[in-house]
Amino acid sequence: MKMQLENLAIFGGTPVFVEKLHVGRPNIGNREDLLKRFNDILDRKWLSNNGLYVQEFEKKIADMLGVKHCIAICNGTIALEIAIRALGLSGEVIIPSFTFIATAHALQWQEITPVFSDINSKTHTLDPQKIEMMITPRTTGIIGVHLWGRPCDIERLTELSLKYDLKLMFDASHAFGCSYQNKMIGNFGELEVFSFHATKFINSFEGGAIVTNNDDLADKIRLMKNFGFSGFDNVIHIGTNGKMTEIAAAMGITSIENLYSFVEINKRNYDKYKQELEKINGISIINYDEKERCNYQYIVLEIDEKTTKISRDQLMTILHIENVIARRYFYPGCHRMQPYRSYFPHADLLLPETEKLAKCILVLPTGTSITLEDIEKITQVIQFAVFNASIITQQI
Ligand code: T4K
Repeated sequence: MKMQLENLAIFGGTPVFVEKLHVGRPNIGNREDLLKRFNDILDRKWLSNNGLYVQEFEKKIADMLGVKHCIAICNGTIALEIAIRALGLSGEVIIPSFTFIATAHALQWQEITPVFSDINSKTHTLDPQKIEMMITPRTTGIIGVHLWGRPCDIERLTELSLKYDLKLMFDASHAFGCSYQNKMIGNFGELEVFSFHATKFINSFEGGAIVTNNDDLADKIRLMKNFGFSGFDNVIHIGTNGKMTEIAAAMGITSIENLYSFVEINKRNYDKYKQELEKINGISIINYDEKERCNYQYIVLEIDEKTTKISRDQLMTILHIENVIARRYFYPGCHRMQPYRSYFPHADLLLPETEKLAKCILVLPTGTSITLEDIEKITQVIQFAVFNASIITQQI
């Protein structure tokens, strides 16, 4: 417990945690079940290429989401690239800048221009009101990102896509197990893309999936992720290698089987963080809609520096030295990273909310590796730093 300034590790005190606490420590699930599946894979000697575990993983996802098709892919980024290509997107595509860089790269990699549109500062997702002014004759689509697992304004985005004849898809990397108007994410737009990276709510080491209710699109994606092969010696489409391995699918299945316990722990952690952080003026935790299904995978704080008198970056530094590796996702916004910064040097003028938010967000560790006691300690450091902000900021 930090009682005096010199107790803070930044001033030479002992860090609160001996080992680093990371945002994104993987949830493992039932280890015995996992190892049984690994052994089975080794015994059967079927390691990749649409094996039984990949098929089971896809079926489990499709059943759970109530969606017709699920195609497992080797990671979320390749899944985005395949999805974009399968939809025939070209020219310009509207996306938020406030997202992981993969959303933009998946377009640019295929020489499609990502056009960054501003977000709503409350929802952190694309602001439908700002989209119309970004549409040009070259625009072919919109990719909404369900950031932190909170769905975009799907209704308005759908209206806009119909009005301007644009393809609509979603980067649902954060939103596995979440719902919108009581329907599972995975059922919206032409298709949706999940990531099952190690740091995600459900993980398959590396992995991803494309889900859709469109039969033709699903057929095309299945070909594209396997070099365009239709049976032995017969290539009928351009393709790549987007296949998921059996070992990844085994992890994914085990992860899904433990989904309810993961949500329970994430919700417990979220409630505890909320309760503790409410005591601190100038710091708020984002809300999740209790009427919907949520995975509570991200503990996202907004730091109002005018009130706390200590900046987000100063707080982050203090936490890092205490071995709490808090992250400022998705700073500084894709528009400020290369190559986009060079392509659109003045993009910031059209992205005031993105700019503001990128400066005040801090993401804290949660998941199965974090205990309630850890949360008490983490929030106590934050509270202590904010209460002593004026002295601390003079000294660091
Ligand atoms: N769209 C969106 C909106 C996304 O957020 C992402 C990925 C994608 C698309 C692309 O999906 P993938 O192609 O990745 O499937 C991480 C993840 O690598 C990335 O998957 C994720 N978003 C992003 C939000 O976070 P980094 O660069 O912050 O850090 P990373 O991967 O080093 O992991 C963060 C921390 O987690 C580490 O410091 C330690 C801990 N960790 C990580 C791994 C991999 C572990 O404890 N164990 C591990 O095995 O990107």
